[in-house]
Order: sequence, then C-alpha cells, then structure tokens
Amino acid sequence: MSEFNQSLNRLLQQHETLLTRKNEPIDRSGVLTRYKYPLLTAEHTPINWRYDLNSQTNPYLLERIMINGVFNAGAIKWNGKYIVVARVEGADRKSFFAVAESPNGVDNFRFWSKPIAMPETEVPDTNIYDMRLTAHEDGWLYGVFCSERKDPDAPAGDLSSAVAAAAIARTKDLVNWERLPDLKSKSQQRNVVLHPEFVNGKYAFYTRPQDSFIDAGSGGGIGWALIDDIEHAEVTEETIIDRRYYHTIKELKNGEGPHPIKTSEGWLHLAHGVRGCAAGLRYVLYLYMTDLEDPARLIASPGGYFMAPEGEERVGDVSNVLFSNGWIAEEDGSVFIYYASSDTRLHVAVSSVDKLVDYCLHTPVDRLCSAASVETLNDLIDKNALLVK
Ligand code: M1P
Repeated sequence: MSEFNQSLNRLLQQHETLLTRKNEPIDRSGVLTRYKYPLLTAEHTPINWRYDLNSQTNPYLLERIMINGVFNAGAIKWNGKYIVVARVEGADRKSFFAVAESPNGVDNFRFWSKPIAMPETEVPDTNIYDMRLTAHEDGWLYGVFCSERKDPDAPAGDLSSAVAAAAIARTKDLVNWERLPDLKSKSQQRNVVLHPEFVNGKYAFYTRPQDSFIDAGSGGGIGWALIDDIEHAEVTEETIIDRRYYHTIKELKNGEGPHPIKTSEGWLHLAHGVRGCAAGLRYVLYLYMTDLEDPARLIASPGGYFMAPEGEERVGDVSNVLFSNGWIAEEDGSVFIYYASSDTRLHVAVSSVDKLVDYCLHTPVDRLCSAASVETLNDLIDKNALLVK
C-alpha cells in the first residue's frame, strides 16, 4: 500500500474512533448531568470536507480547508434522531450551518454529507451563525439566525464595524431552505428566537435589541414582539420581558437561548447572561419562566447563573463563554441541553423538566445587594435550624 493510502487509512480510522467514542456522565447529582466529552469539535467534521483525498493534488495529505470550531447549535428531535444544526466556523472566520445527528443525544454525532447551502436575501450575508430551530404550529420548521454584514456607514479604514440582523429561513427537511426577508427592526438584533405557538393569532419573537454590533447598551434585555406576517416580519412594538440589572450575571448583555419549553407551570426559558471582568466578558447560562397564557409575563427569575464554564470549557477561541441555543425536551420529561464552550466545541448536559422547574420556582431571586443576599442566606439557615433540634 502506498504511503499516502496508509496515512489516509490511519486518518479515517482515528476519525471513526473519535466519532464512535462512548460518552460518560460525569456528575449525576444536582440539577443536571454534564458529560465527559464534547459532542462535536473541529475534529468531528468529515475528513472529505477538510482534505483533498487525491494523492496527485495532495501528496502530503494536508488539510486544505481548516475548521476552527463547532459550537452554538440549534437542536430538535427529528424522525427519532437527535439533530443539531451547528455553527461551524472555518479558519477563515466564516461560519456556516451543518446538520449532525445522533441516535441517543449524548454521543455518536455524525455530520450529514454536506453543510447547509443557505439561500441569501438581496443583501448577501458576510457571516451567519447561531440558529434557533422552531417547529412552529403553522407546520414549518423555522431557523432564525444572526446575519452579520459590514456596516455600510463605517468610516473608510474601519474594517470591523458590522450590523447584526435576525435572518429567518424555513424548511421541511433541513436540507432545502426557503429564506424569508430578515426581521425588520429599528435597532440591530441578535439572539432572536421564534416562539413555537401563535399568540393572539400572531407570530411571536423573543428579541435582543442592541445599540451596536457588540453593545446591547440601552436595549434593556430580552424583548418580545408580535408579528403579523412572517414573510415580511417587522418589529413594531417591543417590550422587554427579562431585564438586565446592575451587578448581576447579565448586567452587560443577555439573550434568549432556544425557544422555551412548555410545562404545566409555565414556559421554561434558557438564556445567556454576560458581565465584564478583568479577564474580559464572561458568558454564563441562566433560567427563567414566563406565564403559560401570557409568555411575555415573567413568573420566576432564579438569581445567579445555572451553568458557568468549568474546566476545559473555560478555554477556547473566545474564552470564558458558555452559550446555548438548542435543547430537546423528551416525552419522558428529560431535557438535553446542548451548550457550547468558549466558541470552540459543543457539549450536552441532561436534566429533566421537573428538576428545571423546581430550580426556577425555588431558587431565591437576586435581591441585588450583599446585605439582601445575607438575609436570604440567613432565612434558609434559620429554617434549617428548626429542622435539626
Ligand atoms: O462570543 C460569545 C458570543 O457572542 C455573541 O453573543 P452576544 O450577542 O450575546 O454577545 C454571539 O456572537 C455568539 O455567537 C458568541 O458565542
């Protein structure tokens, strides 16, 4: 066998070993169970996406197209399979979407043969990322994602300023997508999510108004807007349903994760919160709940974070970041939370609707100052003291 073929066989075998590696739960106590291995990384992308497999044109068997990371994935249970639509980022900084599926949701994820060729609007996207999937009651499967374009008003020489908008596409098979016009909004938007049900006969979006590409600024937090026509979606009225507050985990920015899960106690939401610190921005995940009849009315707001970066999750392309835009609620009540760490890799944590709702309804709220935190602690200590006489 030629040296090229030997190297190729070794590469294919190593790749197969990685793809079929069994995952292991690492902590079964508490509100969720993390898993030992990331589900998807750059190394999980197919060999034939990265290598030219022709010995004539690639005699050294080098990667011709390098992948930087696989992260922030939308998720859905589809024909009995656990599907993620991952953000795959090339070494050239361009992100695109690719579908991967697993038989059990915790390992053996395998990419479909080709990435998604997402149609464009008249104004081409420079970068697309962070798709939220919504199987809407209108019968379509929607993908709402961020479209990033260079700021047309940026002064000459400014090659960084960008504009973020919410892009909308829909599909019946996750392969062929119909692109609809972007969500029209007075402000820039990122982390926009489509609610799965009509509300007062309208489409409902979770929004995240922002002053500029990076800065949420006066945006206030996670917003809510009802839309008449999904094919010409426009935010006319926007109310803030989950506010940001000084000296909290979301003081700088927050954003809706995947669409909320409907539970008997209300809509269960997963979101990310951002604060600044000496090490830069720190992204953590938190939960909240809204009313079943009025999904814009906050009914539970547990204080603090629900998940923060741990161990290797802390380090990556953009360190100190946990981000989630996908989860799957099973019929048996279990919840698979697909979260990414440090804009590099995708993980799963498993919990249940019952535990997550219990967490939301019984974790004390953030009372926004140290003295109040001590009071909250002392209340619990005093209640516990009555039990241990
Ligand atoms: O780099 C961290 C995250 O930054 C952005 O999120 P947000 O708009 O809330 O700041 C997004 O680019 C996201 O993809 C990224 O993970």
